[in-house]
Amino acid sequence: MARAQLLFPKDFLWGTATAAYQVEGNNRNSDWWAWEQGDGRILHNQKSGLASNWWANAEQDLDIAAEMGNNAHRLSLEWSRIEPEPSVFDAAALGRYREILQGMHQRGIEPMVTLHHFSNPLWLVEKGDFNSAVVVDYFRRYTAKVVDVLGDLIPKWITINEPMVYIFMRYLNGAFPVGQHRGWTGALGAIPNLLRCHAAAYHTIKERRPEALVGVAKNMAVLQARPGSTALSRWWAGRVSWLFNHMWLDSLANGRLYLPVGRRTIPHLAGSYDFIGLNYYTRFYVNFPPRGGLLSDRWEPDAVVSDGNYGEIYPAGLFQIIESLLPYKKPIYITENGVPDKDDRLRPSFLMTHLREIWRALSFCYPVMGYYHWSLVDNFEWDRGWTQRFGLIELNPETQERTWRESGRLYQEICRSRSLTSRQAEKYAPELLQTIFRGEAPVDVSP
Ligand code: IFM
Repeated sequence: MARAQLLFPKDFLWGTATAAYQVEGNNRNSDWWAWEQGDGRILHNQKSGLASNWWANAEQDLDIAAEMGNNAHRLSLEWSRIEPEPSVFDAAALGRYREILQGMHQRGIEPMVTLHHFSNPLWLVEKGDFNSAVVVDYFRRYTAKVVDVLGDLIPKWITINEPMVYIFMRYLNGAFPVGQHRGWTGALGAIPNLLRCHAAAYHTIKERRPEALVGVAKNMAVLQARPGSTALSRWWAGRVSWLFNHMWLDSLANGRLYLPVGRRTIPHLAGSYDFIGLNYYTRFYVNFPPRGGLLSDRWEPDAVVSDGNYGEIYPAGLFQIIESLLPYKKPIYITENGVPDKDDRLRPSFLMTHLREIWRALSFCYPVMGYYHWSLVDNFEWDRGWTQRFGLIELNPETQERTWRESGRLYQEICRSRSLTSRQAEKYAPELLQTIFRGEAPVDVSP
């Protein structure tokens, strides 16, 4: 049988992604820690505890990432560690982050650092968090400190992770810890301040480190009407899709604030991003009238759905969303993509089919610069606790023992060869020989 190899460009970044609260452990000054202690907030009342023990020993997973052939990793900083009380910066915490970042460089792994990934210092919540305009100066000050102390080690930055998910989970559905301001008032109050925080962080970084690249990590899903549905449902799906997927980016592109309270502009926001980070996981069907929430009737009965009904596996959506980003004319990094799959039943095929969509995008010369798989190692999945396992490496949170999943080995082969091959499919996901590798001739899209 003919062998196929889909090659990626030589300078493509092959990474994995994590977030501080989910892997570090013992983040006791964070709003999430306080939230976890309440009954019934986390599935089965599970606790983050040591998480993946990165605060004590991130290095063991960095060794694994290096062995996997990763040349990039996306991680986040925990604001509540760096500034446990207002204006009190913890030199030891900053020192530990410096050690971790240096450890990445020593292993040939380029860091991409997120400043805000869902968790806040407890003191910020007491001050009204994103519903209070004071947050902008606090966020600017925190960013300035981080850039001054760690900036020489950080070539790529993300200001705020998944702002629309954060707004939804924190203010509207209540699965994330909340400040004093639940509901639409809270959500509408937080959006402008989050945008202002983004703009403040962007300019603070660029003033100090003009060479740094600063972007956002935007969770985007295919949100569409079920085939054959009414014109109203199609219109509604388009509105929901714009609201969730593109409103934030449009604000960044032109500085405008799109809210029912009227259109305004935010100073220094327009154009404040050097790249788009795309977090892509799934597709949802959307109907009008909505039944059971905005995202109702979520998938077809025969859809392949991951653990805990997290979502349908829909690789073609990654290509569709990449295409929807072309009008912004910015480089694109896939800053998250993964699947909760404890038994690694779906992940090998998930990896190959999604990477194949990226390869397809590259073959059209779309500017996709890198891929960060979520996640390197199993970690604490917020309100779902330890029930959803996204790791290429399996973790036993009790013993902290790590075991390579087959998909980890597959990703290692992909990263090391910078390619997808029919041999990998034979070994890890033979069903793909009849789909993505059927009749493919070897093609090289490297420059
Ligand atoms: O674990 C989360 C991450 O924190 C943000 N993006 C989605 C991941 C999987 O649900």
